[in-house]
Amino acid sequence: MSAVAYEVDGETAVLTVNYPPVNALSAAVRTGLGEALERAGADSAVKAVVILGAGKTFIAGADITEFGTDKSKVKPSIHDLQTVLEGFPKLTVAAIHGTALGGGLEVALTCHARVALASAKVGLPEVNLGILPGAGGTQRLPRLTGVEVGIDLVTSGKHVPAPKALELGIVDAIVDDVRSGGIAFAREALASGKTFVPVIERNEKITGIDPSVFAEARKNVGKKARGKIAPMVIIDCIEAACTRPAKEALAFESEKFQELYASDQRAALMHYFFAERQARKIPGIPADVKAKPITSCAIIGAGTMGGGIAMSFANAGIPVTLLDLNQEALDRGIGVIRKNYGISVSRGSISQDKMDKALSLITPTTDYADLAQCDIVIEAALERMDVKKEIFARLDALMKPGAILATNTSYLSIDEIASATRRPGDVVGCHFFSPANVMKLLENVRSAVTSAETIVTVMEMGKTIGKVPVLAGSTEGFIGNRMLQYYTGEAEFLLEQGATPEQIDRVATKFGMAMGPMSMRDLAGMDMAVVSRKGRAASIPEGERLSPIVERLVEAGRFGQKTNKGFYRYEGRDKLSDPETMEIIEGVSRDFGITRREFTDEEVEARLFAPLVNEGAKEIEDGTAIRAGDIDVAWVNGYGFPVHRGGPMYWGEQYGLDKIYQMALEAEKRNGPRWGPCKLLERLAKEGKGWDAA
Ligand code: 3H9
Repeated sequence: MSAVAYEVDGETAVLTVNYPPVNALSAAVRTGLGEALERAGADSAVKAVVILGAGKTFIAGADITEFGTDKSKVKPSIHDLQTVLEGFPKLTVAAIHGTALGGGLEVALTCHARVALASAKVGLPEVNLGILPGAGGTQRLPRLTGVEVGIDLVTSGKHVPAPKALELGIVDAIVDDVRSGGIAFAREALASGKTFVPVIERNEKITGIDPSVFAEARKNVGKKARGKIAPMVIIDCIEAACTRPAKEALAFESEKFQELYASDQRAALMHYFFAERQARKIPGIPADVKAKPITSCAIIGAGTMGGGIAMSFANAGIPVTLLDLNQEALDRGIGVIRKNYGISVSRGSISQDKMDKALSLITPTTDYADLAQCDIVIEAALERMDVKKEIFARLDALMKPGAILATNTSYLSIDEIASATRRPGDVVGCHFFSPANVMKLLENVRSAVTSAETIVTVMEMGKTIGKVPVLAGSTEGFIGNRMLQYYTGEAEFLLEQGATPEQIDRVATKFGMAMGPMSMRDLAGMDMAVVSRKGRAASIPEGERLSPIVERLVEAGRFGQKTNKGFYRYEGRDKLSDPETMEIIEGVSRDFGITRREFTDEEVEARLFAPLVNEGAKEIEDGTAIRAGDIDVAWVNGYGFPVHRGGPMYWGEQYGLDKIYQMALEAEKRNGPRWGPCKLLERLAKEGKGWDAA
């Protein structure tokens, strides 16, 4: 059966792409479209062609599972199809529902017109895969939207809702039904004799553009790109659209597409794309186990974390009951939520209407009884086992049967918390990251007895509320925080041995981290680190130590940004080096008899990131992480790890697991037994294999 169904309705041929899951432009779809267009062209009774998608979406892009395979070479290519469409002697209309993305939108842009359901979205998200829309996207989209909007859309990969796309000229009409709406649009156009200039020939919006537009765009996009190359190359292509003849600029785009396609960043970003989707698949859970519906949510604790979690649910349209112990704490919490929404409204990222709607979904209460009928309760109270156990015993007595009892703990044992209830299968960790309304990671944590249904439900729920869910096992610190201590720990040992805070932060941000480890400590507050390190002291084996630099900074009143001094000194928004910090660090070096020396940036980079990979390997070995890709997804979304490096485990594999193994042996000698390699890393290093063989 063809991947493209062909039917004729009156004078219109309807071409329905039917290639689940997302109607990607696979070899089968391209072949089907090529044949169908030939048929429509040859049929004298056909005056117009409507192209639409079956199932939940229009065409979501080139088929990325076929990239680099022989199938990607099967003719017609996307470009061949576009040439046919752009010169097609009969009217062609793309009728869009779901999403028209990447190559899907690019094909639509070579049709004479585009109509869409109001719920549809369009966009060119190739940048997220480290490539650019190489089927004319950088050339045609700005011809409709104008250059500045075009640069914004293509460098960000944003999905544009259809009503906005109509305003921007990307689509020509909003319809109620793709099939009948598309046919009606074609009929009316034919009846009125309306003609459509091919998008590639519309030059009004790309003519006479001041070169400063591109200079400004390079400056702004460069700041956000954090080392990604594709966004800058996209600007080059859009500039070419404005300065060169169309044919030449299209050829330039193709050449740049090939260059990006061959890049390491493309490989890393595609690894990440599939890792994020794979992370939702949990081995061993039978396919017939379905998620329970989550139509209401209760949150215990209206502090920063509880408030952020409440916003995440309200944003997804799910009613939230927010509990705190007294009215004052509750009022404060609601006040912060209101303020956060207000900031978003003033920045224009949400409408006042959306803010009002979200706020109306959050019901504050001080009465536990109000939580009883909710589908899930998420506890975000004090991070103390005795407090958590007391709350869970209470929830066990209170919540309706089948409700999910979740805790937002960041390191406590889910098994122990669950033991305070008579329904441990319903108990799970839902670890959000601060600020919870912004950060994408949801680290769901299962105990040994969390039920399959509970796991499936919280994974599905994560997606519903716009998070990226990953499943972890309940070892201390789970996937992310368990690794973090080795990253920050090694950064502090590097300071003792001769590196400076400035060098370490510079290397980390150049690598692409959102923030360097020293600046991160200053932001989070060093006093918090001291408390959490005291809490973890019991897990540090005999003969092993943590660097006391953080404690000494706190003793000197250097708590971080909140006291205007930590690793750095802060004057207003300026972050300055401070000789006093270096005196403290050098004092620690002296006390431990360490001779300070210079480090190259390469050494610092390897020393910072290798311990992450080593601990990640241990997590795979002991089952805390299901697979290496899950760790990558956690670190990209929860810890600011640069997505164009694919995540720490992917980075480690590229760097060489044999080298990571050797570095772990050295770290063990330097820092103690917990830093040594595990059996899994040893085996992979010796066999020269990657994580696939784990
Ligand atoms: C491109 O077009 C290059 C051009 O410029 C041409 C140059 C010459 N291909 O995300 P989901 C799979 S580059 C193949 O969970 P959702 C996905 O792996 C492309 N497969 O669903 C998953 O498989 P599985 C530009 C694809 O409803 C399943 O579909 N386009 C593709 O949350 C469901 O995916 C993009 O970058 C694909 N293009 O979201 C769009 N896309 O079930 C990328 C998805 O086995 N895709 N799959 O795990 C998306 O953004 C989302 O998938 C979409 C649906 C919004 C479409």
